[in-house]
Amino acid sequence: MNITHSSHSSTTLLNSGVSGNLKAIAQKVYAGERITFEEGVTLYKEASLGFLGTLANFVREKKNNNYVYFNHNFHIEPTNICVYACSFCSYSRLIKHREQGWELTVEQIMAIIKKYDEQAVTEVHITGGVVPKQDLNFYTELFSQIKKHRPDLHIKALTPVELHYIFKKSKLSYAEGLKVLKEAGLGSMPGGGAEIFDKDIRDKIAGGKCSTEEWLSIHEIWHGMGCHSNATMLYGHIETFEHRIDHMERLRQLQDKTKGFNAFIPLKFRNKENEMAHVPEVSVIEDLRNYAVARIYLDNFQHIKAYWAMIGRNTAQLSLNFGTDDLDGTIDDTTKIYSMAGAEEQSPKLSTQELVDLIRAVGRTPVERDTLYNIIKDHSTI
Ligand code: V47
Ligand code: SF4
Repeated sequence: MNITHSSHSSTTLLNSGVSGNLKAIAQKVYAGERITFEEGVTLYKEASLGFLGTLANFVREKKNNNYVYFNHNFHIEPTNICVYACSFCSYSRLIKHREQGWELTVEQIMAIIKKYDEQAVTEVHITGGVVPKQDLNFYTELFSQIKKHRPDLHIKALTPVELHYIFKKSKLSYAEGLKVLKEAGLGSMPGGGAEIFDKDIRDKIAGGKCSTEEWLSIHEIWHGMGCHSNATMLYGHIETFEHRIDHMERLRQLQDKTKGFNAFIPLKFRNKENEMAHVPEVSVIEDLRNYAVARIYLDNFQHIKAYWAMIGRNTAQLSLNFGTDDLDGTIDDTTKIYSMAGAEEQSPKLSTQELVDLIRAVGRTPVERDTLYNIIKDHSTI
């Protein structure tokens, strides 16, 4: 379906009583021009929810029409034991408490993969803690076995946090290590481990794991190999609006260079049972504002994903009018990262029909995609 951008919303915004600063930003966005760092911060600090929604929706419909994408996927978390101790993480158990966690073998993971043999899933998302045993050999063996068993299943796996550790242990450069994993069957990289790129905040909440420069470098090399990935931002904890824009600015610059990112995924900090439990969670209004600013700022990202398992299906639905165009997938109750952190969705699982209904309920057009956003089924006419 093709949406015609009526001049109605733009004239409404430009004629409303907004400040000169905001009017200038709106004019730029309507003209397809990029906004600056300072303008991004101004949006966070000064724009009303209605202003942000109208502007973000303009960008969203220009880029993705009325479509909302989803896929058929499931997650595998090979371990929740971790050599790191990020203070926001409710999921991991330190290696010294490994008896409280799980550490799956290749055989155990293959048994999970085989459970989906009769199901129309297109993607397996594999990520978790970082442990010495799950090294390069482990993942090479795992990916090869998955591909041998089910060649058409897209493996979206491992973040730079895991990759940096694994490659260092194998004494391989990022390029060498990524080549090995690509040959074994790695299809794309999920967006995790980005957290917040500002060094002070990163050191406070995720000290010891791969640095911002290392995170960006692994994605850059991966993109240089003709492959794709996602990018996340953990927001709503101790960061400022400036830190959020700084994070997006670094992603925007890398995307200008490589064009390898598929989607940007804001991840709301959830505060249950972690070391940052004293930090209150931000409101749903802030979630919507953040999605909208991301949509406006990241002009070279095609997709903004509302990860419903983290934000809850109701907010995810609302966000479809604040810049987002992707809801992730069916998930099939296979991830614990967010349920353990206190998300609304304690057993995240949606059928195709439920996803289609959620999307239709807000007047959007559901489209099933694969990991790389090739359309599998357009539900507009069905
Ligand atoms: O990097 C961990 C986040 C991420 C908490 O690429 C938390 O399609 C909020 O990256 N509160 C991993 N966030 C998940 C991830 C992801 C999820 C869905 C889709 C994709 C994709 C990627 O989860 C971590 C961290 O930023 N996280 N704990 C927490 N308490
Ligand atoms: Fe480990 Fe990832 Fe949790 Fe940090 S967020 S402690 S790296 S599992």
